[in-house]
Amino acid sequence: MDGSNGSTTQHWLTLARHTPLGILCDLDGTLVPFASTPEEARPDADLIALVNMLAKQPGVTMSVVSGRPKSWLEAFFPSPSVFLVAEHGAARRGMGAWENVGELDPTPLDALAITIEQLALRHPGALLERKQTTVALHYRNVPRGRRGELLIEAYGIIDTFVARNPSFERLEGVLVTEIRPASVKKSSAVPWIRDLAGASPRLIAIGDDVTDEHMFRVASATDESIVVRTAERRRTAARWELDDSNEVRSVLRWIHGVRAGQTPLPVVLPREVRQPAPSSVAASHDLLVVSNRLPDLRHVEGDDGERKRSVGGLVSALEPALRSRGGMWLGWSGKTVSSSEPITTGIAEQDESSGVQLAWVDYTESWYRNYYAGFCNGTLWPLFHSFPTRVEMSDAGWSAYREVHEAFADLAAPHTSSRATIWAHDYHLLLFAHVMRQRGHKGPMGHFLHIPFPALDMFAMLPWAAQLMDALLDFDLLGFHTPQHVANFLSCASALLPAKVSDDVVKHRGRETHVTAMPIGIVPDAFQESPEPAVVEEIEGMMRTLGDARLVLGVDRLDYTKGIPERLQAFGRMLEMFPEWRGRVSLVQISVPSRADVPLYAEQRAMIESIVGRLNGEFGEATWVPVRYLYRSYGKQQLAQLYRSAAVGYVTPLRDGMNLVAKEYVAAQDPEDPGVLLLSQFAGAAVEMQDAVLTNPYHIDGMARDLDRALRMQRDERKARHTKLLATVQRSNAVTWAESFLDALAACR
Ligand code: GDG
Repeated sequence: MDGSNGSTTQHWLTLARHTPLGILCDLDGTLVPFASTPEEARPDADLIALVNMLAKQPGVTMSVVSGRPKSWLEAFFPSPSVFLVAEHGAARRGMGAWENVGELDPTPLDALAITIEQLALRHPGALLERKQTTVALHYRNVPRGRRGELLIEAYGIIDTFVARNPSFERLEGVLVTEIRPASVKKSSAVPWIRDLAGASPRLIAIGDDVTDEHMFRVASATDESIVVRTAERRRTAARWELDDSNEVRSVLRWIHGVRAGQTPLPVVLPREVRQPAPSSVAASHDLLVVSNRLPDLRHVEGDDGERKRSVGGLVSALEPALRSRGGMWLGWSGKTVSSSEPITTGIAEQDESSGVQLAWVDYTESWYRNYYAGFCNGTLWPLFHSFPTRVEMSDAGWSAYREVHEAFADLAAPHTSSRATIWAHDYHLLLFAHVMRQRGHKGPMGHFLHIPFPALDMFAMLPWAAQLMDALLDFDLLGFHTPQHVANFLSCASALLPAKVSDDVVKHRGRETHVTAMPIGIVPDAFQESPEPAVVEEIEGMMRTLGDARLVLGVDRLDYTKGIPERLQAFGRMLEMFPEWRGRVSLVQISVPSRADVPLYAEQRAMIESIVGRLNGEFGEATWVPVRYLYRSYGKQQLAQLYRSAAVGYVTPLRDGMNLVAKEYVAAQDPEDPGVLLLSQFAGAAVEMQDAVLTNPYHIDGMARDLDRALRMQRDERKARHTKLLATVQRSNAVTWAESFLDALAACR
């Protein structure tokens, strides 16, 4: 015995003796242990004998319910007394004959299989498995550090396919991702076996992965379900659990013995499931990501109650790392509560498909005012972007900044093992390593700053500059977008602290902090896919309103750092200097609402609107509107289509940490006839994107001339520049960035 108590044994004895008894048992991971390739994982003679024995036992309906193809299952279980369910329920063999379940047209999978096969060829260890109604990509043999790149490419392809073919879905198994008909589920096997088994049957469903959960969910109160915990612990609909395929075989052998009248002592019996409580799951996580805003895991309940999702920017970059390491993401919920209420925090269940678990803090109104709008966006944001006259400072801001860090750490510490890797993001969380070290955190901690790090004369304006610098050195790794930001940081450290500073390490208080430039990338595929017809129609409609005019496009959050007024003025200046462009070019400026309740941002908006009005009044004609200003946001696909339609990507921030719009514009171009990127020399992106037309946004006349040059550029030069820019954008993408950061952080210790 393994310590199962008497009532459990009695419970299972009663069940084992029940007639009729139906058994639905998954194969891979349940009866057969995982192997490196699907071919190597095959039922052995012992298992086949066990299944056949049960199938022949009076009163037992024995079925193998698998994701494998029909022919494969049949090769191992030829005996018609074993009932087979293939490809997750798409086909089944009862009484010796196969039948298809539901009307399925697998033709769309043909093209997908070819694309995924090509993808797999480029990623050593990846393997495509083509079945009649599904396509599976196995990545067990892809080295851990390379899985991220593969997955992000694969998800790009698969999610586009699924968006176009909604009768299919992507489903995550254990180190395999599978595209299969959404209507087909293993759950359909449960009523089928119930009918076949005879009057008042009891059923036992056994499986290990999420596809088996479909069976567990439809089991009735008199049935039993057993989850095999070979994969990561997740919440399960099963009532019982076992550790591995050896235990499953032991239980089945015992059931056979009991029914044969031998009443053998059980070697092992299923144990009642211990659901992972959110906190205990979090405690076992070995990666914690902290950022002000949480990723957008927008869950849409599907018809069958399953969760579908769509994700954006940073989460796409981090998802593979979070998935493979079992990660938690902590941030602000986006909610503000009255300052008199107690602080609310929360932890969500682990997201099944991304493997991410979210934890959040609500801000009090006073934190929102003094921390978020105050110290973060009123002090650090303008200061770090070198806009000293816009900086506001208050003691209340600094004290709220520290308080919010304490609140984040209070939530993080009990849910993170003291050796976990922690990755904090941006200017909102500069003190995070410090507050975590105070709580005894020993593991590696890194920080990435998404905005510039300013020169000493700016940074030293901060009354708390030395304290902030000292706290930053509790991190093991500090990442910045550009070598200039690194140099600024190092000169601040050496000026403000008695620290020993070298090219890439700061030694202080007996600790070492590594400092590195690691420019963030995008997910280029997301801007290269052909859009849905409705999107094409929408953007074509917009282009028609421009008539014959060529499109110059600006896309930004509405922020004074983005240089939108200067950009508009330079456009107007170009129309004065080169009147031949009048009627032949229009500027579309998309400004995404941002921090709209902060007065400076409202002022900026009013200023932009007045310049637009002036330009259109001065230059506009009945058939031509020089500037279209859109104060709204668009979907990713719309953006990609707009980028593609634009002759010039007009990206001219006065100062920017990186600027992703520049990279997205390049990714979206038609390589045969690309547009020109006109990029501010003060965007971090300019360091890597020297083949753009670089411009100085403070010099309106110069920017007007650069715009004219961009519009006149011949196709050969455009193509030559674009080829080099695209290579850069593709080489260091969002996923390689995240993996490189985590690798560098691990190497610090
Ligand atoms: C900070 C740093 C750094 C824009 N309009 C829409 C939309 N967007 C997306 C773009 C792009 C993102 O917003 C903007 O990213 P940026 O990099 O341009 O700027 P910040 O928001 O200021 O980001 C910056 C970045 O962090 C990363 O480290 O590059 O320097 O300031 O991805 O596509 N997205 C959608 N609809 C829109 O209308 N869906």
